[in-house]
Amino acid sequence: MELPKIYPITDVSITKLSHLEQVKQLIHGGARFIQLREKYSSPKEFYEAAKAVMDFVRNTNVKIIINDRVDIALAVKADGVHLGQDDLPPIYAREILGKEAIIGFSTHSVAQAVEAVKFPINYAAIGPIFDTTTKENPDATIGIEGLKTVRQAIGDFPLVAIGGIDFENFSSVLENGADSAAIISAILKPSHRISENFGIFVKQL
Ligand code: TZP
Ligand code: MG
Repeated sequence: MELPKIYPITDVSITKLSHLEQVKQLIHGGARFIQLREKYSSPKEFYEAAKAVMDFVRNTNVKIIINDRVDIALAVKADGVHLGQDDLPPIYAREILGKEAIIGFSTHSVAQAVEAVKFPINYAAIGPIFDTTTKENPDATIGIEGLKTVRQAIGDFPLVAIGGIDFENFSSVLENGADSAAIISAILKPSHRISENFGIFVKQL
């Protein structure tokens, strides 16, 4: 599995757009690896939104990762799941989804990152790197210094940085240990510029 340098994540509360509409705009801007993140809908609504996205990307090379919900990833045959510290442990997600599934796992400290790389996951995420208003009750920011420490601690394990990444700071994240920058608000705001915003990041790589 190859991580994209820019890893966009959908958010309905920020954009007031459906996951499908956000995915369409992201793909238009060039994205081929997208996470669907949904913190408010019922499981049934998230299932339906994710199914609509999967129907749209079927037979394309776009990969879709479902945040938090192994059951929904399985039901819609998504490409993978992104799990947090309090979600189903990765070992069981791997049993359920199989060896081909992409499994990502969020960490918020050096200790958690060192633990994470022992799990059957394809990438670890570390964050928040910078201040963010997107996540409710975020852990303490770890900054570029924290990111560098995590990189040193985990060797060459695939690492995604997240939290407060924008046009100004994304290069420093990619230069200081992250293989990929996961970005929500800086791509999704304003919501009529999603594809342009994604394109601006990629053009600067
Ligand atoms: N995990 C750590 S920070 C964060 C998540 C999901 C939110 C990132 O959003 P933004 O808008 O890119 O800061
Ligand atoms: Mg989660």
